[in-house]
Amino acid sequence: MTHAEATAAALAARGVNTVFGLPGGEILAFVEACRRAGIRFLLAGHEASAGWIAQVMGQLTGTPGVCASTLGPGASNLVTAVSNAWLDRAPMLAITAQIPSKSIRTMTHQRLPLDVLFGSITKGTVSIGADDTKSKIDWSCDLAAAPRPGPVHVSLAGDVANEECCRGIGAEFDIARQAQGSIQPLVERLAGASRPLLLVGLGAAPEAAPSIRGLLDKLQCPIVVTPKVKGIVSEDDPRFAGVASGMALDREVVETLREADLIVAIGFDPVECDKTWFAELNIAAIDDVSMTEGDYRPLEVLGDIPVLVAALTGQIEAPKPWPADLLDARQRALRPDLPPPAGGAVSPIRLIERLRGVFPRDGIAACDVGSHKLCMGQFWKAYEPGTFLMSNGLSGMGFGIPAAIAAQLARPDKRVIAVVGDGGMLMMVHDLALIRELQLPILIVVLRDASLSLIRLSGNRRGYPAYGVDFTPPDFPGVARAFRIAAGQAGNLQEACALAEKALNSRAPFLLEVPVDWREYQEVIR
Ligand SMILES: Cc1ncc(C[n+]2csc(CCOP(=O)(O)OP(=O)(O)O)c2C)c(N)n1
Ligand SMILES: [Mg+2]
Repeated sequence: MTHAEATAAALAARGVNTVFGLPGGEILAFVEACRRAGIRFLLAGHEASAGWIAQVMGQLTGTPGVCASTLGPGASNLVTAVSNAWLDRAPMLAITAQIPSKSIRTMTHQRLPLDVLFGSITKGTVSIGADDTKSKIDWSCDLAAAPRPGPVHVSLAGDVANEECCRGIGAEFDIARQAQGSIQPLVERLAGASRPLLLVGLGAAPEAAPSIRGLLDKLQCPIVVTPKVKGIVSEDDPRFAGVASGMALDREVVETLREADLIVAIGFDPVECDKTWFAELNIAAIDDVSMTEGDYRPLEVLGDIPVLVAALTGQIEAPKPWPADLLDARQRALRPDLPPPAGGAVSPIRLIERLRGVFPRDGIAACDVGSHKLCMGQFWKAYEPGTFLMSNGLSGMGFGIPAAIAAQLARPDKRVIAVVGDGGMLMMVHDLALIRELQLPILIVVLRDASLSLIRLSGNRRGYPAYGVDFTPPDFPGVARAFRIAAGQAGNLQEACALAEKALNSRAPFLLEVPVDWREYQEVIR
């Protein structure tokens, strides 16, 4: 058995059934080994998409998602997606080829120090060859999935791939496990608080949802979530008080957080925040890894999150609800009065709300990065864990469409919607080929504002004229049709909902373009 075959066999044994990638000559032995091992190789239009799809698969299934590229430019094209998996905690393996080991000292063509390149944005980088390949792949998968989850880079040199692998010479790798901490210090801190608030962040996996609901029911205080964990509690819960970490109306949410005399943070990772309020507030945190860094010094209890949350719940003697008028005021602050949009364009916030109304409660929504993301994060209601996908640690444009592809592949029975900006759509147009090829019934909604509007706003605020931010988008429905994907444009909310409903009933891919008024973003994004 060659190293390429052993790598594929080890992945298959771990439950990996699909590898996403774009090959080059040096990775072909592995691609062929995948084919023979019964692993589907799905060709993406760009390695970035392969990386995004793989990590969202990993996030949704718990089995690390796998992407593969050739050496040099293929590997460097993976960097943004791997960086996102690193900051946004998605378990994935990024397998790249490398210059044949016999020539790597001499051959500089396409040679990049991939261990250095990936070393700083992964939990580990391994080279196949010296030790038993199966144990290396097993370790890579375990490391990727262990708290906090993230990417692992696997390098497979062109010649090593075809060499016989020395089976049985097992390498020993250790993965440090967090010891279970005592909840007692947090119980005491909470006993002294009169107005606590729960803040749940991306470290809380969907499996933690029942224990978090149990704590909420016992404590009866408000709950705030970060975007990456939207749906961990239903957003129509009467105690739900908004989405923290840089979304629309962020100032209002931070004001809510400041009203609390103690924030009980569960799996909260400051990586989602574009401000540093978390370092100023009284926070007691439950997590599986320490988040202490810089000025952020919470009281931390580390261990298995659901177990610790249940232990805390068991020790609460009395509920600690907030005064009803205060909670009501904080919730009302998140329902802005919007003037009608000018020039016949559609209100992006009303569009998000109306689309939510025609989309199934248990459907999965993905968004891209831009002004629309900040509105999706705050105004799109998520009702179930694992039903909302966003890049928020890295905040990398290009995430939305591949994330929707991954969601539809991982959950073929669910409806999937991708809400993206026109800039992000332009970046990932090639993904329409894969969507069409696999006939994935994703509803893509492109918010057309002819601008990188978030950057336009940002320039505005700094007193700069709009420069380098506006563009003429293509006719996106026409582009979709060129990929043989059905499409339409809506000029108002009614048309948008009617087309969305029709698309959702058709069980086929559909691209819906809606011209939106970017000026509305100024009202809610500060
Ligand atoms: C890969 C990458 N490049 C640049 C940025 C900076 N950036 C953040 S939002 C944004 C604008 C996105 O424009 P669009 O997709 O049209 O969304 P809109 O803001 O108009 O809703 C840009 C360029 C980024 N986050 N990621
Ligand atoms: Mg735009």
